[in-house]
Amino acid sequence: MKEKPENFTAGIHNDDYENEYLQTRLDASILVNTAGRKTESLNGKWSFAADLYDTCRRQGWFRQERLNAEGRELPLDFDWESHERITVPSSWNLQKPELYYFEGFGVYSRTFRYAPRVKGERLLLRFEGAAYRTTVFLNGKIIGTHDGASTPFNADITDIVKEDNRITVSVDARRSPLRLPMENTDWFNYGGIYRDIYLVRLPSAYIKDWFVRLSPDDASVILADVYTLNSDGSSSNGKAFIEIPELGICQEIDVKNGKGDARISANAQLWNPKNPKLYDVKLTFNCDASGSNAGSGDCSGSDCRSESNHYVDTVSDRIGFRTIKVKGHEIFLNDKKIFLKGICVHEDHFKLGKTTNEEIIRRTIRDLKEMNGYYLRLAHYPHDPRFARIADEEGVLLWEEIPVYWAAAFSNDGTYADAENQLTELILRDRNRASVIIWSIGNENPDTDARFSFMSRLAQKAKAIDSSRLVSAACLINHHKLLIEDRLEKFLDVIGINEYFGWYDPDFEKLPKILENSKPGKPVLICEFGADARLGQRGTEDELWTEDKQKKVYEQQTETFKKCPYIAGTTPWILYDFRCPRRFNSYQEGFNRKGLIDADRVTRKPAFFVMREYYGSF
Ligand code: GCB
Repeated sequence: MKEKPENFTAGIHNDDYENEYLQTRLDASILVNTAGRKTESLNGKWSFAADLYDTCRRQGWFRQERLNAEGRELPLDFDWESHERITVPSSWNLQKPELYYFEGFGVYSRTFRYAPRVKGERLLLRFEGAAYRTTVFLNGKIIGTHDGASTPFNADITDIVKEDNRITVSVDARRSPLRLPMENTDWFNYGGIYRDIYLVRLPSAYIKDWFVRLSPDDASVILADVYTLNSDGSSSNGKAFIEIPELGICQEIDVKNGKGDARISANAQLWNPKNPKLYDVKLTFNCDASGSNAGSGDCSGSDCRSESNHYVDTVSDRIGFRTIKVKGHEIFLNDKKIFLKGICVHEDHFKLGKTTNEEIIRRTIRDLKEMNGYYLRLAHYPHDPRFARIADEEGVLLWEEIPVYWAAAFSNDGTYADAENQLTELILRDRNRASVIIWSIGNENPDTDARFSFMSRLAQKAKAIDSSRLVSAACLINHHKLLIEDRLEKFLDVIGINEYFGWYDPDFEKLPKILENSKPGKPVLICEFGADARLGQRGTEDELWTEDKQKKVYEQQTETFKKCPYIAGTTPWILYDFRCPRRFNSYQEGFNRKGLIDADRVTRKPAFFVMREYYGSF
């Protein structure tokens, strides 16, 4: 048998074409922290085609020329100029009625011009989120592929970029049992490049990442880690300087083999919901040890860095300092006991899908505060990076989560690698945010051996990257033994549980029994409880889908929580109704109606006020 028949045409007779695109992974190992850097946006109108058969990648559209070597025109199956235009960023499903349910491949393309400003400058291409598998091409070359719908990724395109450039992006939004999010979710997975995309210029030796926080053991010490890189990918040596002018800090950090760290004595005002104090922090790296100030430790000038060559890199951020700890079954923020008064929220928006903006985020926080809350569970995937930044400013505490949800493929090595990569990308993106206090490694996964191994490895990974925060997961209750019981507890700082007594299980009396039977040695967060109510649907408090039934469930739940000593916080499911393609009855009509506010994000249901009263009462 011939390996390859003589009349083989790679573009249409080869189904193994994808491997070529998976050789270069745009993953967490190459992620650069872009906070505080000047960016050049590639948002705006792009040409777009719904590419049902993945023809862009099968036929290699990105490398095809209109004319052959003899200058004769070829019959190409695509034409960037006449493709329709689409807004980037956007969830493509809400851009056109015919794309409302579309979950296939989409091909985007646009041109951009580039001229280097400084000798030796590097150019980084950055995506904040594209769902799900994204393959990037520039000027006829494959840049690489990223997996994961809600975490950032970047690529250094310096060696390929020219004066006039064409960037093409193929986004595969298909659900699959092996992916995360997986095939079956209780929300709609919007597709496309739905978060910002931009360019960043870097000097030839630069700060790849930095992590600044209060020492978990000593609130008078700030810890700073710096990671640097040379343009050829080798690690660099030199001096970094961290400055926090308001605290009178300007400290030199030795960087060897691309890494430096410092313990800095400081008397910072501690960040908390009532006083979300942020400090301007500046970090400079000078890889040339002979530079004018480098190595001298002299920080007395207004700017302790060398201007003498292009190897100087400076980044900045606004950072809050606080500690978060657990003792027994209590949570302590800055050594003060705190009850986490919160609610869950999806990104889903009736006009924009998973695309968001500052106004929407600030309004969400206003709604939370109106409910007397200061804590949000950002379910079930990493939300837009602006969320944690605004939460820092607004004094809101956050639980951030990766989409290891329900029946993830726990026995599959590729799925684990994907989960670990998404977790790493999320933590690297947000670990300088004071608002984020909990990394959640998943939601409602039955306690099997495969899941135990998968999730315990993830919990350890989260701790290894960031030991200054709590690790949790939303676990299931043992419904047979009526007990909070999950082997994963051993690896969690805080046990999250989802329970729907009064709704999926109408026997509400089981909840007090479970809480009484259980003796968790750790704080328990009720990560979810709730009931569906169609806005305006009234009836008796025993009638499903009514506002009255929802209100009753909330009254029963909150009364029960008051009596339980180890509950350290609650996040009912959920702030707003959201689109959900599994929900078809006449009250749902494609939406999950457990919101305390309608999908219009304005109209409150009576249960909203039950939560407001509960949170206002202590
Ligand atoms: C859950 C899930 C959440 C669902 C919710 C529901 O336990 O974690 O994603 O949307 O229940 O409404 O059933």
